[in-house]
Amino acid sequence: MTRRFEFEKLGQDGKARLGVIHTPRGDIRTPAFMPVGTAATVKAMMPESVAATGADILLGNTYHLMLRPTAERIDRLGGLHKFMNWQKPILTDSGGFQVMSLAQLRKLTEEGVTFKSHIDGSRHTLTPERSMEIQRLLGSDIVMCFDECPALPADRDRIADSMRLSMRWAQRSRDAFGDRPGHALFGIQQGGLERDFREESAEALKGIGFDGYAVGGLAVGEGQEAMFDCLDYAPDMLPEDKPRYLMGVGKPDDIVGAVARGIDMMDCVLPTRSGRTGQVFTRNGVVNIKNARHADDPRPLDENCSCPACRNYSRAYLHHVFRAQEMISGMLLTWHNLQYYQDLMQGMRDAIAAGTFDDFQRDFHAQRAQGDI
Ligand code: PRF
Ligand code: ZN
Repeated sequence: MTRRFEFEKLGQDGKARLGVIHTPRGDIRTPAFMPVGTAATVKAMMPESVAATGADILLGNTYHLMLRPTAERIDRLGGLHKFMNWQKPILTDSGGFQVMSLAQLRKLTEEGVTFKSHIDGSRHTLTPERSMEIQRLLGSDIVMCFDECPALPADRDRIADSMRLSMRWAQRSRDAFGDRPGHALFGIQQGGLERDFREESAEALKGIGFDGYAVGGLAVGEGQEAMFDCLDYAPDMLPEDKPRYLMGVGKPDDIVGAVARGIDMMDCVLPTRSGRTGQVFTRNGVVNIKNARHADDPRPLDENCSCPACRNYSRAYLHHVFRAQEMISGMLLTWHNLQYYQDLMQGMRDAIAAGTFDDFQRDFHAQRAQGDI
């Protein structure tokens, strides 16, 4: 028997929720952070190392994989899990958002979007139906609806038209996805920073019915304060008994604030990308390892971190290999940043379970204000 996809809520503290998503490929502890594995790899990390940081699920991208190496090739080779040697759950984004940020010569119609590849200029089309097919060929465990998301600020008419198009695409995504036991389809709420449009979008999605619900269209230029204002009401519009996923967020303080407002899942390139540019997240704030003040520093990056970068190396070494552009620099700093993010999630899960999430938030902000790192 295929085990079903099921969200089990284990606790709540204020609006912050503790839970677990059961899937045939294993449990996802929530609040969950999903490392980004865009091109069938979490850059600079072996999959077993990603798992060692505590990640239960990865994010993959329809847009990148359809262009290279193609979904059909991944299918022929046994699916994305086998291809990239990651046996735990994978969530795939649907492609529309990446087309809008990466592709050239985009043309948006009711049917879908045509565009030119950012890799070789070749022409492609994505529709809700084709996105569902690609995500099926990849073997994705959590499939995202095909949607559209305007950059903010945008005027109300543009936001309304775009949201309603995304809701029609959500229905087409649902129809094309069909019934696939053990696999989940998530709807994506849009509506910018307009409360009435967020409500209209949530109602449309609930009417269609999904296994989980994403808050899309945030972290697209509006700033943290505006995003939090929206998150003060948007997650409450979504079903209480299904996972809520905030797409493409964010910095550590964004993540803590989102969980405080009822978000269960998040993804972001920040820990991995920053790892490759020398930006390091620590309990006391951001460290730039490039800075000359680390050149003679025998201390670890973060005394409270269990990752190999912190257990086995000094800041001086990490500074040296970054300056020398050695590959191990991206490997160690990425591992550390992912470990930091997963430790942050574990800290929040423990605090929600203990009913001490307010204290957790206070300590989190106080530690980061200390400076001198
Ligand atoms: N839609 C999809 N993917 C996304 C977003 C969205 O709105 C965002 C917005 N932060 C990131 N990734 N499909
Ligand atoms: Zn570390």
